[in-house]
Amino acid sequence: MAALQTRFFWTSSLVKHSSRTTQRTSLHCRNSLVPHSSWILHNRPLCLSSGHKTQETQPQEAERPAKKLFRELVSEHRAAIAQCITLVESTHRAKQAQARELLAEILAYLRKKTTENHGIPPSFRIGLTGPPGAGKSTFIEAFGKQLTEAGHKVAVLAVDPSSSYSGGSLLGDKTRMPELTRDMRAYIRASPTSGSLGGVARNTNDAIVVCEGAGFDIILVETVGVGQSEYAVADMVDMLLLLVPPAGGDELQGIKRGIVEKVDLILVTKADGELKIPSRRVKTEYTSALKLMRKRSAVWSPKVMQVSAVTKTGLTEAWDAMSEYRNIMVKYDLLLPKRSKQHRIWMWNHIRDNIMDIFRCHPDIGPELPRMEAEVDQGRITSGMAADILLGRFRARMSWHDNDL
Ligand SMILES: Nc1nc2c(ncn2[C@@H]2O[C@H](COP(=O)(O)OP(=O)(O)OP(=O)(O)O)[C@@H](O)[C@H]2O)c(=O)[nH]1
Ligand SMILES: [Mg+2]
Repeated sequence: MAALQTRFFWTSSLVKHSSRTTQRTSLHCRNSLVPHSSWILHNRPLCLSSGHKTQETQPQEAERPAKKLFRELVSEHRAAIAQCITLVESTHRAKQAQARELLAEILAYLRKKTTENHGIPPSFRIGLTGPPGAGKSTFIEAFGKQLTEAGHKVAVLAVDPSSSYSGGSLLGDKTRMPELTRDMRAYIRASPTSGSLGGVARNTNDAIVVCEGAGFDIILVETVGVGQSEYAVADMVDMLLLLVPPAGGDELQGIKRGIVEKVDLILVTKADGELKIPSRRVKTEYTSALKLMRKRSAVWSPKVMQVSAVTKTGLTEAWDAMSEYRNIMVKYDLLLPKRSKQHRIWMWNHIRDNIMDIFRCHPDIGPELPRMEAEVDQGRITSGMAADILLGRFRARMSWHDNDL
């Protein structure tokens, strides 16, 4: 298995946050992100539903838990990884301030490492998507184990917006990765989620940064290929893998064409026993399908390969293809621009999500929404007119805020 060099990467610095920390005193909106959003708009917390300014407190200089956590994380204290990820996932305002401080420290640390290593990122981020039951977790278990045995440090992060409804299927995934769970060179995080894709994605992006800070050189992000989560993952990783099971008919049709257009490598799973022949057939089908698609990159053509996590066949070849992809991306200076573009996409995604929440929770808007939607449904008013009315009210309220501040 080709050894992967240690890489460093550059990422834009965080905007310095205010020295004041804040605490939420009331929460009128359904979504806990709303007070955070009002911070973005007004640079001080304000509950839009009540107009009450929230209480502000001075940070406790003596504690500085973020600095302590950061030191422990980069010293590779295992317990610090989980603590850091829990912190960046927190929706508690005081904790969010600590999380910003922590992430700023990690990003500065990673920038320094990047500079020292000629601008090459320290980790390789690989996304794995595919239909439920495709064999993603089993593949990660076998593949991850092979990587740790070759000296890599492997972090596995799970993105599953459906887990809050299904009771957390990914939490069960840890039991599908028993060896990797016990491996001290691996870290598996199966985060229970808020149910909103924006929240999931934000947490996962920040968790990736934490894992990089902790020295993991390979970060595997698993997502179930349902809903929008696989598209979200495509914008978080350096390379996207699609895992498809060797079953025909309906299951294959369940894989969206859109995601096939985005993948860099397709792995047909379960290429063993009776499934070996169907697996070869599926490989041929995907190879033909890819040929018909528009070429996305001048330097990389997606490949289709067969793997079996049970017999451990094809794993080395799959890793060689991944390494080849990464080397090409580095060689043509495409990796950092890809990450920069992703960071920008996520910044705007978060802003969009938060502003939508502020809008929906606005006291002049929220109660009106069902009626307006009904009017639009019944054709009494056009969608454009309805939007103009609601946005007009929203803008009026916003300018009232500006005068008030
Ligand atoms: N024969 C064979 N079976 C496999 C292989 N990999 C996975 N399986 C089986 O396929 C089933 C699903 O595997 P998982 O790894 O849980 O699939 P997944 O894609 O992670 O599933 P979700 O997380 O639920 O989307 C399990 O019963 C596995 O034992 C393989 O290489 N060969
Ligand atoms: Mg799984």
